Amino acid sequence: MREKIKRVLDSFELEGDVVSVLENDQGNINATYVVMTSTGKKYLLQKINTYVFKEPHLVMKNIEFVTTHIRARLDRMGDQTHQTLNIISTKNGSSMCTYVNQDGEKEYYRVFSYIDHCISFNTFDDCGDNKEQIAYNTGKCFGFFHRLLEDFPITMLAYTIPDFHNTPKRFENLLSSIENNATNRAFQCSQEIVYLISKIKECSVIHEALGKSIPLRVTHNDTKLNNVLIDQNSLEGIAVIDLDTIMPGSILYDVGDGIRSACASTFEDETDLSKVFLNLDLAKAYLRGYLGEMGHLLTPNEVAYLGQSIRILTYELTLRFLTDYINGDIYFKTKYPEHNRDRFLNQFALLQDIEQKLDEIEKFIRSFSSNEDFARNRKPNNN
Ligand code: GN1
Ligand code: MG
Repeated sequence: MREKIKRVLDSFELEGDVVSVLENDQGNINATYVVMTSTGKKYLLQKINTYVFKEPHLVMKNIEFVTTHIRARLDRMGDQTHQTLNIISTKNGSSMCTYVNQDGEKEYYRVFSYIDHCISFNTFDDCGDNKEQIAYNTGKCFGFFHRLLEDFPITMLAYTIPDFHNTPKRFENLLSSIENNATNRAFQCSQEIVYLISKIKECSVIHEALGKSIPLRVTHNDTKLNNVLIDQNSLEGIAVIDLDTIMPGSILYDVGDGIRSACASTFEDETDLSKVFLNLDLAKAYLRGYLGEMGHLLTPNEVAYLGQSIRILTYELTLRFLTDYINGDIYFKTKYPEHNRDRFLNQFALLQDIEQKLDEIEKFIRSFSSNEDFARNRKPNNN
C-alpha cells in the first residue's frame, strides 16, 4: 500500500486494521479505492478532484445535508431496502482529511461505508437477460431519489460546479477551445463542430426555461448508470451514489442524462460506431420506472420536455468531451491519448440516433402520461 494512502487512512475512524486497498477506475473524475480491514469491513476511499471541484468543503456539506435528509425519510418510512452514502468521519470529527503533498499542495480525501451485495453496470449490455427489469429499476431508483428530496430546501445547497448543465455555456466553452486550439486538434473535427453549432438553439430550451416554466428542484446531475447500486439478488435499485454534483437544477437533467447513459447500446468509449444507438425498449422501461415514482409530482412542462432532455444531455456531453479533447484532456481522466476523441465521436453518434428516435420517444411519453392513474395527482402547470 502506498505510504500516502496509509497515512490518509490512518486519520479516519475505521473499524479494524487496513489489510488491502484496491483502486477502482470506473469514474472519470475522482480517484477511488476499495479498502478492506481486518474485521472484514469495507470502505470506499476517494481523493476529490480539485480541478473539477474547486471547493471540496462545499461538496461534503451538500452530501452531508442530503444524506441526512434521505436517511431520516427512509427511517420514517420504515424502509429497509434503500440506502444512502454514509460518510465516515476523521478522528477529529471532520468529513474530509486534508493531506499536504510533497509540492505543498492540499489533497482532499473522504471515506464512505462500502455498500455491499450490490452491483453496478456501465451498460445494460452487462445485464444479460435482465436488461429491461434493470432499466425499469434504475429509472425507479432515480425517481424515488427525487421523491425523497422533494421536500428538501434547495436554498441550502451550494453550487459545487456552477453552470454544470448550462448548455449555452458549455457551447461557449467549446467555441473558446476552438479559438485557442491549444492542441491543434480542432481541425480534425470540423464536420461535427458545424453540426453541433447548428443545434445549439434547439438544445438550449431547458436552460432557458429553468426557474421559469421549469421548476428548480434538488437534482443529482450525474445520473450515469454506474451511479446506481443494484441489489445482486433482487435486482432492485438500492442506492444512488456519487453525490458530488447534488445541486439545484432540473429533473430533466437527471432523466435525460440517465437515459443517455443507461439506455445506450454501448459504453461511452466504444469505437465501433455501428454499435452505438439508443435502445428504445430500455428507454421506455426506464421512463416507466421513473414516472411510476415521480410522474404525479411533475409539472406538465417537465413532462413535455422529457424526450428533449435525452437529446440535450447527449448533446451537452458531446460538447464536453470534444472541448476537453481540444483543450488537451484536462478535465476527464483518460486512459490513452485519443480517449476523449473516441468518447466524443461515440456521443455524437448516439446524439444522431436519438434525434431520429425523438418522435417515437415523445409519442410514448404522451400516451403514458395521459393515462388516468398517472394524471390523477398531477400538479398544475406553474407557468
Ligand atoms: C463524469 O465521475 P463520473 O464518471 O460519474 C462527469 C459527468 C459525465 C460523465 C461522463 C463531475 O462522471 O458529468 O457525464 O463523467 N462528472 C463531472 O462519463 O463532471
Ligand atoms: Mg461523478
